[in-house]
Amino acid sequence: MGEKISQSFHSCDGYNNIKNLMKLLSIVLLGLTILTMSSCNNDEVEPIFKTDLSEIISVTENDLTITLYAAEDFFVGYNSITAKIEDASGNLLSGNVSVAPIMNMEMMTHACPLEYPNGQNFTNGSFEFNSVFVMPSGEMGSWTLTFDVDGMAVKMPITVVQPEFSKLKSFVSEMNDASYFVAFIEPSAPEVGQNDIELAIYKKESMMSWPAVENLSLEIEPWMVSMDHGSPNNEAPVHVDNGHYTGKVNFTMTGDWQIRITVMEGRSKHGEPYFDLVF
Ligand SMILES: [Cu+2]
Repeated sequence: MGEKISQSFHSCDGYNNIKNLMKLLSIVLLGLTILTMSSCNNDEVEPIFKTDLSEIISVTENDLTITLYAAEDFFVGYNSITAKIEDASGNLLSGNVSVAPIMNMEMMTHACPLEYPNGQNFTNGSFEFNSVFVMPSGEMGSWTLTFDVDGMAVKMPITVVQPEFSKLKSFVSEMNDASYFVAFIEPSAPEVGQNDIELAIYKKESMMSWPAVENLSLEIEPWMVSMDHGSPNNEAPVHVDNGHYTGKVNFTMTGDWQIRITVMEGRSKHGEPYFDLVF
């Protein structure tokens, strides 16, 4: 290997020189890594937490440290959250966990929809959950996430903000007077052309019960408000799993779009929420 490098350093080709410099650098780095690894006898391997996520909050209680990571600050809508769960010495734990998101308001407390995409058992300190916060923090009330890790509780005060363009719409059903909540998950980065659309729909059965609704049929119509036209080649979202509906939405140009949704059950209409987006 060393021979090859010294050989090719004689090359006059700039591109090759850069390539070889990179090669040399990576060998030096590899050497350093091996040195570091052998110089400490930590046999635990840190799990690779998704690097595109930011740390949102970390709380230590009952000898447990829980750190939450997400793509952005918690917002009203569908939040994908990764938790790192450690003991007081920083050892990554395995076990069973439950999460209770609760909003304390002056006259009442309420929960919100919650998903455990990989179940409630976790290993190597890594645990994922999705929480659909239904209101922003503020004068109306405050949110707490309470974790129960194998009988040990960690209570975490969190802040939930209202995004500029709403990613959660609620409506009262014309069919049964119940409140339904529609979370806008995709497209998170809309582009001209056909985009995947993903919505998740929940019913507020009580302050504490927010089940996913799986038996709906949806129609969508993207509408460009300023120019008063729609678009062809959309595909109505259909139920996939756990209250999630996926389809296709087609934008023929950039600008201000409204995604108008008709939520049906059989032949009856529940409601017509819509989402605004500008790109
Ligand atoms: Cu509230």
